[in-house]
Amino acid sequence: MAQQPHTAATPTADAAFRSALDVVAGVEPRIAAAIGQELADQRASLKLIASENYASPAVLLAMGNWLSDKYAEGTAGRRFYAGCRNVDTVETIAAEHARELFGADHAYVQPHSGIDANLTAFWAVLSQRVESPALERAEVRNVNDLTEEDWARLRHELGNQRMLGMSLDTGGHLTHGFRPNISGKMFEQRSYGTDPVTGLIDYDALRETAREFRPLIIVAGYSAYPRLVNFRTMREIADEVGATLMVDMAHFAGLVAGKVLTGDHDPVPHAHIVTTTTHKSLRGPRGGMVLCTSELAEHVDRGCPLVLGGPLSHVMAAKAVAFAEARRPEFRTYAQAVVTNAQALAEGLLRRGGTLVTGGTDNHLVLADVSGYGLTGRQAEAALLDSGIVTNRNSVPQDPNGAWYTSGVRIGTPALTTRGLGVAEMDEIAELIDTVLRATTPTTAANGSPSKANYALDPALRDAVAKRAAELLAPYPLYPGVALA
Ligand code: DSN
Repeated sequence: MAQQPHTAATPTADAAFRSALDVVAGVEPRIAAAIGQELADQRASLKLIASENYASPAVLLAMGNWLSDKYAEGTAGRRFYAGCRNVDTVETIAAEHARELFGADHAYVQPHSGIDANLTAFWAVLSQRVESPALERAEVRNVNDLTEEDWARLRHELGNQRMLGMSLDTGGHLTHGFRPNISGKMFEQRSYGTDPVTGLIDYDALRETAREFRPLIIVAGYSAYPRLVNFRTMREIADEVGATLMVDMAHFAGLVAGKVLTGDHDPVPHAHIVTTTTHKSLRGPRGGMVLCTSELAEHVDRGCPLVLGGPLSHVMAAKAVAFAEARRPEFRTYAQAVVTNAQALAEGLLRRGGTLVTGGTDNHLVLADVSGYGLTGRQAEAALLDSGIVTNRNSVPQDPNGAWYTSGVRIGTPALTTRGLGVAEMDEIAELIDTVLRATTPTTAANGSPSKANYALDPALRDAVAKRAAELLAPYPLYPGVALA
């Protein structure tokens, strides 16, 4: 496969990064060294974390400038600070690109992260529903001081505050109503899951739960589900029970932008409100965004200062650059290659006897159940990392090892596809993963049972795999002109 130009970079981009590191080193050399070390680490390992990518030099450089020095609460043309004309330009262009890219009525590009985007969306749905500011009536100063009774009172004052989201162990996200996140405090949550045999979302069960639970919001979207979601069906269910359909497309926004997910699998025409991060498959800067129908626009635009700090103008500039890149025809080629690579990786693992949740993938990620190798996800993740292969452990449905040790590893292709690797390399990566996992054994804990965390791996095999991983990456350099001290 041809190299993607933005990871091979250009002499101009390399010079810009070199200069930036020199300037930083002049003030705090340890920070310049850490930034350089991060490049060295990313150059040297197979980055298969499904939520990571490599942004282009244009995206990265758009963030490193004086736009960072400006306060700009409010929205374009309606700011609480003077002197925002350039930020207005940046935010307007970013929103225009986003609307065009996704075919949305409205785009709000200020959220700093996916969690911020989701909070903005939750409050938009609530504030559209509720006239009076219930949080003020509850005299909230610090949410940490709220008791369970306070939360119950808030829920009561705000009306129907029930959320139906995908369960964590079948691939949902913490922000979809789970206790460790504020969404689990704001909402009474009920989960939908997947069919225990096929591993696919069980829409009939979802519909039954929605009819009985009558949620205010149905959240679709995932961080570890390897298949397509039918958003038309989700919307039909939401309409039937009077719920708002919110889709968190953080993981697969790049596949939507790249027109791999279309029709029933494109959330934007079907959802009332869509949230995303901008740095995963979408390949932009670290940040978030909300897309919505025009009815919700004014509520979404209150994100800052309601739940967000001042907008990061430099990051909005980088979002605009990334969206412009994603509107180019080559981004469609990239998005398709992400899926083709994930399928090649899945086939490679299956051919070698691996077990995959749902038996394969339709998107950018593969969820491997490593219990067949006699390992926990934690052991598999660590042994692979030692061998130059970066994945992350993840629960599988009904995981007996819980969310800390887990029984799975999540493996994603957006980053390596950006770097230029293709299906032949994916098959070889499957071989490396299988080799490491077969060679890894749990050590015995003090009580005589197999440890869930510790493991043994032959150092010679580990080093041979790491060497081969580096060889696979060698034709696809990351900023080759940036020499590190
Ligand atoms: N941290 C992201 C992921 O890895 O999927 C989701 O928040």
